[in-house]
Amino acid sequence: MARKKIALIGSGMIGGTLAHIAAREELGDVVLFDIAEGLPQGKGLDIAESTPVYNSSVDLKGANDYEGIAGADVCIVTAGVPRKPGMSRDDLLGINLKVMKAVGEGIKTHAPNAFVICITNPLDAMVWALQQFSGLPHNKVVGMAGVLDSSRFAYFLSEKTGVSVADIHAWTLGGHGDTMVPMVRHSTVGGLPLPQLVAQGWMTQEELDGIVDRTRKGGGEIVALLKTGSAYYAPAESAISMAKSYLKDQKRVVPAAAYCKGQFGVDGIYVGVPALIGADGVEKIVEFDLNDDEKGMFQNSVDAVNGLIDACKGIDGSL
Ligand code: TXD
Repeated sequence: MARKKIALIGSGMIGGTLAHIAAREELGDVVLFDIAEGLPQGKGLDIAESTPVYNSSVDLKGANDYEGIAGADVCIVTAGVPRKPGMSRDDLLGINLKVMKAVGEGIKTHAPNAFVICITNPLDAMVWALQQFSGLPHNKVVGMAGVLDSSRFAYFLSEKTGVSVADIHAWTLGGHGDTMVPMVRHSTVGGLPLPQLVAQGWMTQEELDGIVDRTRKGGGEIVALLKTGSAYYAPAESAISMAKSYLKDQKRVVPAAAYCKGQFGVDGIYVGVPALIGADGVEKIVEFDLNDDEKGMFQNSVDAVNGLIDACKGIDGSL
């Protein structure tokens, strides 16, 4: 069987990290694409020169031309600009929407059969726009945010309880922003739902509320520390787990910005929901039961995403 081809559109901090992980995990040949000349070629060559050290038989190439992504099985999109301190994700909308148009057209022409994972912010609106511009089927275009937000949630829970991250299952749904919805009742530590953890004295309600709040603001915490950009190690790992589920037909259920057709009462937009990812892309959306409180928070998040989509339509008349 021929090697898979993974196209990384955007070769900045996340793009470079994605290339490194894809090479180490021998997921397939990698093409790094960017508008910056030399950057994707340099990163590709540097990582290629590391493959003999860990015996990974994959090729890495850089490209400034969309022909380079031809026939890709997976495209992971990070092209655009990240946040600087003081900026919200939504401040990126105007610039990154134009980038999504160019990227969507490039994918449509050169990699129409790919599974596309969008990472560019503001995520839920950008993945929607990318699907529109590329015209690919909704099940083949998905956004990465929930895996990252849930991983942050799980890490903070592990830090607090001393339980291995391997035995923590944390979920955040909704949009990737301050309105995201950490699912307290559906998240478990050692099998125990979080409210029971509080009842058993593992942590106080206040401590749990603090963790939920820190999860919501997890991206901003990193931006404030780095000062020059946003998180990249955890976002890259998160997107790779989704790419692997597709390439290996693992059928994992992960929180992802998937196109909803009535699920959770949402129709016609992308928002973070539990998505089963296999060889057909997003094969199913798993519907959690939400109580009134959770429904309210989820709706709030959906309203915020709809607001961003309206802003996109205001900027680009073709949408
Ligand atoms: O959970 C999530 N979804 C996220 C999203 C978590 C962290 C960061 N998230 C967002 O990912 C962030 O707000 C940005 O919108 C993207 C990419 O973040 P990264 O940190 O990788 O940004 P860089 O290092 O600035 O890289 C962006 C690259 C850079 O090399 C540019 O030259 C390139 O994008 N770029 C383009 N490439 C191709 N085509 C076009 N038009 C283009 N414009 C810029």
